[in-house]
Amino acid sequence: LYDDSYYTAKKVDLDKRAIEILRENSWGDYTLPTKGLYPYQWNWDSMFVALGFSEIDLDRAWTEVESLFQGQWKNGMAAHIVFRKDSPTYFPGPKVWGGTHEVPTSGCSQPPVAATIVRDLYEKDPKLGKQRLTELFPRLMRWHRWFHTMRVISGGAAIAVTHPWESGRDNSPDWDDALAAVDPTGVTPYKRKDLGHVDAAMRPTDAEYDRYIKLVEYGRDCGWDHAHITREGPFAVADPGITFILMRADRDLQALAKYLDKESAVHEIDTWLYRSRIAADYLWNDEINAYAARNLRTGQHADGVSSVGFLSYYAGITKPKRDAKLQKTLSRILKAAPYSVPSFDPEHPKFDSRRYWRGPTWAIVNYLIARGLEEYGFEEKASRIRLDTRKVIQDSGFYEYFDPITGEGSGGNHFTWTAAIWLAWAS
Ligand code: 2M8
Repeated sequence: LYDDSYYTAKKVDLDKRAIEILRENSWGDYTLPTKGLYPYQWNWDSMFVALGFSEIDLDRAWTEVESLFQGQWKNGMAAHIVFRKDSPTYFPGPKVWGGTHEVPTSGCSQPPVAATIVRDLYEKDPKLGKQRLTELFPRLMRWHRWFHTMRVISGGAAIAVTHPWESGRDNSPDWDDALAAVDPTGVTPYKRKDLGHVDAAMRPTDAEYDRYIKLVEYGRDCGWDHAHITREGPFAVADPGITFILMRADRDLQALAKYLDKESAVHEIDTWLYRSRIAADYLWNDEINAYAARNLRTGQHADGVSSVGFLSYYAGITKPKRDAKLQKTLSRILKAAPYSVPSFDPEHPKFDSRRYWRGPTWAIVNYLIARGLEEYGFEEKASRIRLDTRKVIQDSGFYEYFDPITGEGSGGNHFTWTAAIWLAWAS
């Protein structure tokens, strides 16, 4: 299946091209996901980019992380987009979000991979990283605390997203029910810019966009009161993606706290980890044998399997009986998709192999899933996922995402996080 000589010849070229993509999309201290389509700094993109840079320039990798935290709010939130200046090629820009932070940002957050990546950077060269870690550590603590206080509803433990954009998986079927309940009436007329860059069949629909913008207007109109938005806003869904990524990041932050002898932080993180284990129970859906999103307003579970549900290993959660079922689900899905891991179950009626987070394969998610699987001894599956990622990039190039059935590249091209994952893992 994997032709070694072809691979060796191509690897040199692909390594070179991946480095070029990182450098071309790098704007001084921060990096764009790709020019045109995404002309700002995005939160989790930037952290994967830091991982990519750590292969060739560790100092630049730290700078990427530091620049993201210029967009951290007083209440601790590290914003999902840092705008710095207005660009005509993206909508919605800083004015629509109406944030109040001194560096213009969006008003929600994104999956917190930062602490995990910071630990990776630090462990590569503790001497180089010590001072930088010391400065970043309190910022990471404040951001994680923000999630554990502002994004849980009372009595609950799973982390809520209050906008599909916060999850990073914008149009996933996980949000369909909750999003349908958002009334888009009265949304300020606007013009989408994404469709000027990418085929509409690969992007969210207009009906979804109306609701995305309506949710931004809701947040802006209540002065981005995050606790209120989570408690009472029009959209709050418990997200297995953020819950598991945060739990992993908490574990890594705790390791960093130990390096720095921050005893009280170690204890505070223990309470977060305890709650995340409760959250995992809440997210488990016995009907589909997977962890799945759950609408916090109705308690209803998503009825399809999203790839982020396999991040329980990455988080550090194992339960033998449940895992046996989860592994069966994963085996079924790997069998159904030659270029794994599809973001949504290929055997579910809502699967769409080209439409963004409703089916396509994403290199960054593959990396996280495989990292967790490998740590728990599922080496065969971890290696299958890695080789699929390698092959799809070799065959199609550095696309934003890929059709899991044909391997065709989709969305934006010359994409930074795909190049970064190539350098750090897939190659
Ligand atoms: C996508 O999201 C943005 C909104 O945040 C968009 O479509 O306009 C998502 O894939 C998200 O996960 C990613 O961080 C962002 C930039 O690559 O694009």
